[in-house]
Amino acid sequence: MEIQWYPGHMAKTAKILKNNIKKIDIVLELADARIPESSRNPDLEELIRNKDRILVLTKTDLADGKTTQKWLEWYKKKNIVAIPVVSTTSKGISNLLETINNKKDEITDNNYRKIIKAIVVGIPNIGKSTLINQLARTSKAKTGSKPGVTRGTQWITINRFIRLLDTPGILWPKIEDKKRAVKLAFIGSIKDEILDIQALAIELLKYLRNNDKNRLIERFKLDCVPENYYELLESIGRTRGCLQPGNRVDILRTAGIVLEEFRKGKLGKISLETPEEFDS
Ligand SMILES: Nc1nc2c(ncn2[C@@H]2O[C@H](COP(=O)(O)OP(=O)(O)OP(=O)(O)O)[C@@H](O)[C@H]2O)c(=O)[nH]1
Ligand SMILES: [Mg+2]
Repeated sequence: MEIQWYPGHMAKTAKILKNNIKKIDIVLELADARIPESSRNPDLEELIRNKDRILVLTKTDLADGKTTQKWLEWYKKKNIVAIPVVSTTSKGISNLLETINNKKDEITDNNYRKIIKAIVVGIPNIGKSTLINQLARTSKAKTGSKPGVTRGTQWITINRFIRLLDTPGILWPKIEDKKRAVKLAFIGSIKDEILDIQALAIELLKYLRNNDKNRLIERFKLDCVPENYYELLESIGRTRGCLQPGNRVDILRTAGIVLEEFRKGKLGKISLETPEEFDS
């Protein structure tokens, strides 16, 4: 599966970032707790290299808790400040605010300024706008379950001392690493319209079958897990009543259900990568 996705508004964001980065005091870089390293954009590295940075692990409610703990230890060893949050609730939010505040004290010591400017960056659909709303206790930033919701930049006042810039998600022009592209598609950062949904659902089923077969059996009420993945998708379609005239399974709709249930956490708390895979 070759995935190439870089619409105009993403190129615009990269430019806005480049132009504004000098005015920014802190970068909040968001990474999805289920794929922390695969969801970090290597292109951002160049842009934000010399900035004070906080890595925010989003959607920890959807990730395996033990694996998230391992990631936090891994980042600590690398001297990267990483804060886990659930932006749809307030979990981790006060910890994040406190961390920003501590940075503020460091920054304002040398250069007295009352308001600290932070930018929120990360790939599409990772939860940037939701996090900003949670921090500001508003719903000023538009959010949505599909990638590409935020189209322009917007300053949002968090409190008397902090202002945050919301940005549209940026995905790098070409994701060469196939495994990585597939993980980004699993979590919904790439528009489904440009993906082969059936192939993607089969990739996800492969992962689940190899890592947590019982979860598959329980969730989809299967008698057995067929060897052939197309047949597996068909069995799931049958138990879910995804049928077309002639009693044939609607494979595309079934594939959509499998992906959606994973994205909503209905298949359980599943992390798709561990730090060990990134220690070379
Ligand atoms: N389960 C869960 N869902 C979350 C969390 N944070 C955000 N979401 C959901 O993820 C989806 C994307 O959130 P947004 O805040 O719009 O993401 P974004 O990064 O601003 O996306 P773009 O503007 O498209 O780049 C929404 O459906 C949110 O409700 C979280 O911590 N847990
Ligand atoms: Mg947004």
